[in-house]
Amino acid sequence: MTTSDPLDPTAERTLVLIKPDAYARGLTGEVLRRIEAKGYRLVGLKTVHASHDLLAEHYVEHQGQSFFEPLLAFMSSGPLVAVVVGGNRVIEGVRSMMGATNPTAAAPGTIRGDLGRDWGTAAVENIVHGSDSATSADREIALWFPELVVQD
Ligand code: IDP
Ligand code: MG
Repeated sequence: MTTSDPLDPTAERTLVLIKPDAYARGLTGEVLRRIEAKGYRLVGLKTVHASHDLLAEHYVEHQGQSFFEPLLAFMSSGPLVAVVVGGNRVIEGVRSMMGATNPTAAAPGTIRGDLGRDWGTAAVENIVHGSDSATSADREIALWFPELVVQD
């Protein structure tokens, strides 16, 4: 098996969350389409109505920020689609495809720039999450997809 096999556990992987705003607006397919059209592969995928506890762990780096509880309320407001995406340099590639955190500022052509806008909410609703580093990706994949983690 080589690393060109997307199911090879040694291939680079990232965690993508298609957030509840995108799910509710019927944009899940459009986000997945862009990721696949770019050439990355879908390694694992599930629809989840995430708990407060799971989200608090996922966003632990933001604990103490004023938007922390609104963010958890937004992210648990409805189903989201969690995806493990694989491919060489996929962590950096997905971050680039996502665009800036603020969807008003996100460049046209990016997922957030094309599909997101400011709705005036306490938590920024911006369509998609992607892991920001290899360390984050490993931690987040273990949290959302423990079944995909290979023990060594
Ligand atoms: P990222 O998703 O682009 O990596 P982070 O700074 O890690 O951005 O923030 C996590 C999420 O928290 C964002 O995607 C957004 O939904 C929300 N968020 C970030 N900053 C703010 C803010 O200043 N006010 C409200 N919500 C925010
Ligand atoms: Mg982040």
